[in-house]
Amino acid sequence: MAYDLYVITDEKIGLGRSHSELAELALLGGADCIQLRDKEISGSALYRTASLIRSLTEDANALFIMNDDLDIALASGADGVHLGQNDLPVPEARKMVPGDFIIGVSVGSVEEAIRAERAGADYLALSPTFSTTSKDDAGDGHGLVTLGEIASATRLPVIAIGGITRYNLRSVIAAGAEGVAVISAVVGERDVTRAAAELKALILAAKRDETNV
Ligand code: TZP
Ligand code: MG
Repeated sequence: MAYDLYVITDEKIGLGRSHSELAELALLGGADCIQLRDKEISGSALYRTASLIRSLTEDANALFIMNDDLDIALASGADGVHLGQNDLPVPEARKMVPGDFIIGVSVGSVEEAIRAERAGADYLALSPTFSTTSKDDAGDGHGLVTLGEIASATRLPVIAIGGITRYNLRSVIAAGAEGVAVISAVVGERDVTRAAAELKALILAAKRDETNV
C-alpha cells in the first residue's frame, strides 16, 4: 500500500460534506490513504465515523490512518495512527498495537526525524512543509531544503504535509517526498473526486520522472 496521495478529512474545510462523504469522494479519485482528523467531535462520533471510513478504505484497498487517538484507531480496525510531537510517544503506542500496525509521526527537523525513526515510526511527515491556514498552530513552513535533508537522513518514507498544491507538488517529490498529504487541495474543492484524480496523476508523473533522472 502506498502513501502517494494521502488525504486528510476536515469538515470545516469540506464545504458542508461529512468526513465519510469526503473520504468516499477522495477514494473514488484514487486517494491511497485517508486520515480522519477532528479535534472537536465526541469520542463516540469519532468512533462511528472511523468505522465508516474503515469500511470505505477497505473496499477501495486504501489505508486508513487515525489522527491522534490510538484507542479509536484500534477499536475501528484502522491500519494505523498518526502522532504529533506532543502526542503519545511512539514506543508506548508500539506496545499496544498489532505487529503490522502503522505509526506515522509529524516531524519538523532532521533531529526529530532521526528520533522518530529510532523510536520505531513507520513513516514521517514534515509538518508543515509549506505554510498553511488549514491548521491553526502549524507555524511556518520548514521548506524543501529541510524536506530533502530529512529524506536523506532516514530510510523511512517521508510525506510532505502543509500547503501542498498541484503547483508545488513536483518540487516536494523532487526533494525526496514519498507522497503528499493534503486537506484543502482535495477536501476544499467543489469536485473532490476530480481534484484527487488530478493530484494523483501529477504525483505519479512526478515520481516517474524522478526515477528516470
Ligand atoms: N498538519 C500539518 S499541516 C496540516 C496538518 C493537518 C494542514 C494541511 O492542510 P493543507 O490545506 O493541505 O495545507
Ligand atoms: Mg496529533
